[in-house]
Amino acid sequence: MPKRFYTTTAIYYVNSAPHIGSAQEAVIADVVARFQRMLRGDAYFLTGTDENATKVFEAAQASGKDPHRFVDEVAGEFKRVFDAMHLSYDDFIRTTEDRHISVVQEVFRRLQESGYIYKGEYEGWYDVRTETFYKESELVDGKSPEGNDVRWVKEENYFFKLSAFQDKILAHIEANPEFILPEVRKNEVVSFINQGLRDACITRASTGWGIPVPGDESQVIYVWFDALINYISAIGWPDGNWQEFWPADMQLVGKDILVRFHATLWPAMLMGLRLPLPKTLVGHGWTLMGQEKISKSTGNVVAPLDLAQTLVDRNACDLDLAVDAVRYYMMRIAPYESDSTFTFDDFDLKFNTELVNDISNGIHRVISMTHSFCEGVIPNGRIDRNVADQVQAIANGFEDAMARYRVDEASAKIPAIASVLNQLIDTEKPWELKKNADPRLDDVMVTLAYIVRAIEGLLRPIAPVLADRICGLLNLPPTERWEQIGALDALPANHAIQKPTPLLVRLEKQQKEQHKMDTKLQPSEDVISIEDFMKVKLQIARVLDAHKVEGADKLLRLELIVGEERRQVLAGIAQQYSPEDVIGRQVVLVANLAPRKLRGFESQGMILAADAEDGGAILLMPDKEAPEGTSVH
Ligand code: ME8
Repeated sequence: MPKRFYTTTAIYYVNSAPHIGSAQEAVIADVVARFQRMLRGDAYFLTGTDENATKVFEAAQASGKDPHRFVDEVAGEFKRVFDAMHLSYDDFIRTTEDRHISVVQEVFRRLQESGYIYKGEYEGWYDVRTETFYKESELVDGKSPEGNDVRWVKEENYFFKLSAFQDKILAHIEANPEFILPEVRKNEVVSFINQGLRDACITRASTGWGIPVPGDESQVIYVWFDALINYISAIGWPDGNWQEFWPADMQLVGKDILVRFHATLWPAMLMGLRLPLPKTLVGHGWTLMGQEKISKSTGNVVAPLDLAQTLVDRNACDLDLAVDAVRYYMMRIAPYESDSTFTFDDFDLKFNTELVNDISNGIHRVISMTHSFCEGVIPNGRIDRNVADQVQAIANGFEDAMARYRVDEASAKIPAIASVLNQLIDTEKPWELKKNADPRLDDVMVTLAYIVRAIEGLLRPIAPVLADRICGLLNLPPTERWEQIGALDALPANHAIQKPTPLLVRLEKQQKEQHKMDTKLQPSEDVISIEDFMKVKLQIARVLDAHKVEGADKLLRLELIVGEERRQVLAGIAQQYSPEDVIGRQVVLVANLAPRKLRGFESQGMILAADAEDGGAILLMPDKEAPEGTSVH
């Protein structure tokens, strides 16, 4: 069996439910796993919960619950949120499971037998919040370097000979430039190790919570020593088929837990067990809110599903798409070298500009025009080679970024490809090609559909449901293999697609701007109040299709799309405009006019036109494209 691509996240303390900072890490790993499955047909993704910590026990006590029940509930909540966030994990390990406990004890035994664990007396400070031991000299104003309160601990403990591995770890870092990414993190690790690694205290006096030291029930194993082992206990070390997975290809953790734990203690433990080290440790930055790290202890927590729900409440989309929008946003701001900042305004902005305007509206225009101009069938034209080169370069850039596990760079390729799509629409103006019966129309339309297909492929690791919905519109199965993205044969010839339905709807401003009234203006017969005017609902609509009405030489029957809705409107413009003149164009619709019947057709609104001198009509069209449904005032 060939070795599988194996990726992990940190395991999460179950002292409270996940927030957008911790969930962001799990989503990054999920994007990596989904991408690898497309690229090489396989990936194994492990996540889970860290349950034996003192702070977890204390959180259980504070909630007045039995600790076992408490960890079951919180771990269940993590799983529920992770499932709802479309995380495709293959295994979820909990450190209170027997399969983990027995392996931790086995690791302890083996390292003790080989002389790496010895008994001694520990005297020093302990920070419960980060579950870390500190020397007196490391304290800052009587607190831990993180600014937390510390407790004095004096205990008979077991120690792990971490100091014995200092040179070996440094040599490994030196010889393997991809061992710690990004580069800045490697430097942090090297300077920490260069200060000297001292042996690590790896047990605590038992308070009845934690994994007992084998052969010494008075002690429990230090939570970090226990937790790191999850990465091998979950894959069946030492008796199962762990060699199919180990060494892990990518272990993703925050910068807070890289230096002291994943890049020092963990490699030393593996070396002591004579196991290979993971290929790459990625130490990401933090997501902040204002100046502070989003964290349960600071209380500035936004739950990822609550954030998704706000999109549903604001009528932007359903919950599954909303979750994908949150995933997309998390990837766009994924922190690597530096920290990134979450704001609700930036979330709204990226949703409206990138996901709605660029992606959803761009795709909607292509699907609508395919129906208006090509009878709903992607024509058998020639894909523009120049455009194909651009699309393939974008897909290659995505792949390069993912080879370095940079989902931030990879996700920036989504607005890039959307801009190729929208620029092509704007420069080629398919509605004019149609109007002029230009034979290039088929080539342009197939090229547009080709870009939509590539967008679907690129979005798939990041926003799998959104990608599925695009497939639904294209009436095509999902892109499964990475190499299919941008392939010239990615679209079957003469392929019928589904009717246009917008994927996502723009978010309106949270608080409507106050419209100022000129108080001097007195109502008179000619004057209406702003409130009266505001009763008229004017919206941008696009003409999807237009037909002459038999027996009425002034009327055109227009099929419009406005927001998510389709409308039929009869307009007295047939003497000035032919159907080809208006198909694909945007107009202004009076959307809340009572419907009425004209020549046997229901007219569901009115489109605005100026009265020409000759009594004809001059259609009002927006100066530039705006998303369908945009309000007009
Ligand atoms: O440290 N931004 O668990 P944890 C980005 N149990 N990442 C964040 C974040 C934020 N605002 N807040 C948390 C632990 N994280 C241990 C790990 S592994 C053997 C044991 C990340 O629940 C954090 O950096 O405090 C870490 O990688 C992960 O969430 C779990 O944090």
